[in-house]
Amino acid sequence: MSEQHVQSVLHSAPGSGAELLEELGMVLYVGAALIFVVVMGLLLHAVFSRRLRASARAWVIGGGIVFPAVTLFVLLTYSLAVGSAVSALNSGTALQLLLNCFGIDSNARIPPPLPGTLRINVVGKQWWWEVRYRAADGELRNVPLANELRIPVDEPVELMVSSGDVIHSFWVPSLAGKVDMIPGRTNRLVVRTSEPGIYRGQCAEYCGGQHALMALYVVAEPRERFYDWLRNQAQPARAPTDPFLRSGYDAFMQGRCPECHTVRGTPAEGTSGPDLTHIGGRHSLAAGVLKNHIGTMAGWIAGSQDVKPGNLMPDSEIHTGSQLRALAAWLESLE
Ligand code: HEC
Ligand SMILES: [Cu+2]
Repeated sequence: MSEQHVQSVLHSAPGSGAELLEELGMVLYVGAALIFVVVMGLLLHAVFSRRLRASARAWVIGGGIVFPAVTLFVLLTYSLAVGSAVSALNSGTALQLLLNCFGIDSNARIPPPLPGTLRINVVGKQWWWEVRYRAADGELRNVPLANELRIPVDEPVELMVSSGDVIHSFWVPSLAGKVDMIPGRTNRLVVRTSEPGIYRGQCAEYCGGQHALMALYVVAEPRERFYDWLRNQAQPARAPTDPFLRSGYDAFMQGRCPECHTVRGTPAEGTSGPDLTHIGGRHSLAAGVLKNHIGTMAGWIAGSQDVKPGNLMPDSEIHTGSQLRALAAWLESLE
């Protein structure tokens, strides 16, 4: 498995928007430090030196009006340019961006995807992420997934983010800035990186009791591997062949699980919980909370309310160990 990166605003992925944001931060910190030093120097000069070289008027106009106006104008232009480069494929003009800041016509401004751009819809829910791939390629249209994103490296990928309940915020600090997920509105974010690996993200807007346990992983991999993966994700689940997995499948279908979960290719078509068609292939369970393996799977099913109190999945009504083992094994076999 490729390298897992720490979640950090100080470690931006090469070729990502986060790299530009880090640069912007550097310019602001260093610039502010320089200005601070100069101002303190002038202060000391004023206190200890008797002689005034320039007139008071020149100081007020030069240092109090012209200098801040010029500096702020340059910084505003620079940060707008960075913002537009980070958020858009084809950056808008500064004026469009300003209008957008004031919420003017921002929905109408989301341009159609460039030909060939991969588009992923991500919907924040309490407390997990619904993910839907929409590839230009006809047969891969509309692949519903959850709690994990995969992207090809060296390619811009367009994320359309929104919310199914309260306000959330999509934030993978090594890849891009934060984007709010707002009910009834779709925001757009473009991510890219040239370094394969696993990047951790986190909901960045308080969204209720388990907000802190709403994370996700973004897996960046080479184009070929990515499309193999996507083609596999588009497939329905394979029917269980051996009797043990079959009994796990039966436990799932007889319990309440299908009310809330979809496993494509089976009668389970619930939509209030994450799609489980390929749950076995994900890195984590319950939105980045548990590492995904058969032990954590059984633990989650038996006691999801202990792991993530108040989450919208009830503890299961499955009481025998053998049923639970079979159920966890069947779910883990769905890769
Ligand atoms: C009332 C609806 C509901 C029922 C019934 C339900 N779940 Fe869930 N399930 C959810 C929700 C909502 C989540 C997301 C919880 C979270 O992370 O906050 C979830 C999460 C999961 C996950 C983790 C998915 C992921 O992407 O990490 C698994 C696995 C799972 N459920 C299995 C089951 C099984 C097995 C059953 C039956 C024993 C079941 N669920 C019953 C709603 C339900
Ligand atoms: Cu959230």
